[in-house]
Amino acid sequence: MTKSAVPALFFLAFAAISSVSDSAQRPLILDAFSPVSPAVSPKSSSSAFSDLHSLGQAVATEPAEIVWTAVPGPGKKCPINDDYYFKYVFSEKPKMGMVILKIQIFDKNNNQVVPYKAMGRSDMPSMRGVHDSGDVEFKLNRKNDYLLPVNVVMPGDWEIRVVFRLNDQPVFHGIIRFEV
Ligand SMILES: [Cu+2]
Repeated sequence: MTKSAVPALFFLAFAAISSVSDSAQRPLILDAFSPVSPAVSPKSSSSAFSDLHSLGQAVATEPAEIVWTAVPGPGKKCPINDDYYFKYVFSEKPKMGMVILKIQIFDKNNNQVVPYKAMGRSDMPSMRGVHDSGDVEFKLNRKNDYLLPVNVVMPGDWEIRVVFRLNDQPVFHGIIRFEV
C-alpha cells in the first residue's frame, strides 16, 4: 500500500462505519483502525483489513469498467449499438506471419459506412504482453473497409482487441479470438 492510499482507505473505513446499521459491529471496526488501541488481536485486525480491501474495490470511483464484447466468428454480424453493426474477416486463415484483419461496419440499411475510428491491439492471452502490438489504427481502403495488419509470430492462442471511437470517445470494445 502506498502512503497516499492510507488517507483514502481511512475515508472509506469511516464511510463504511457510518453506513453500518448493526451498531454492535462498530467498536470492532473502530478498534481495528485506531492507532491508539492496544487491544486488537492480529486476527481481528487482518480480517478487518481484508473487509476494507474488498470495500475499497467495491466503492472505488474509477471510470466504469470496460466491457469487452466477445466478437462472434468471421463473417458474423456483431452489433455495435442501435445504429450500426460490423463483421470481420481475415485475408486468409491466420497462420504464422502477417495476416490482415478486415472489418466492415454497416448501418441499419446495410450500407457499408465509416462512422468511427477503429483501433486494434493484438496479443497472446496466454503470455500477455510478450507480443503486444500496442494500439494500432485501422487504415481505410476505398471500399470503406477497415484494415489492420496483425503479425502472428507464434502458434497458439491469439486475440485482437478492437475499439471503435467517435470523437475520441469509445463506443465499442470487442475481442476477436483465434488460434494458429
Ligand atoms: Cu507467444
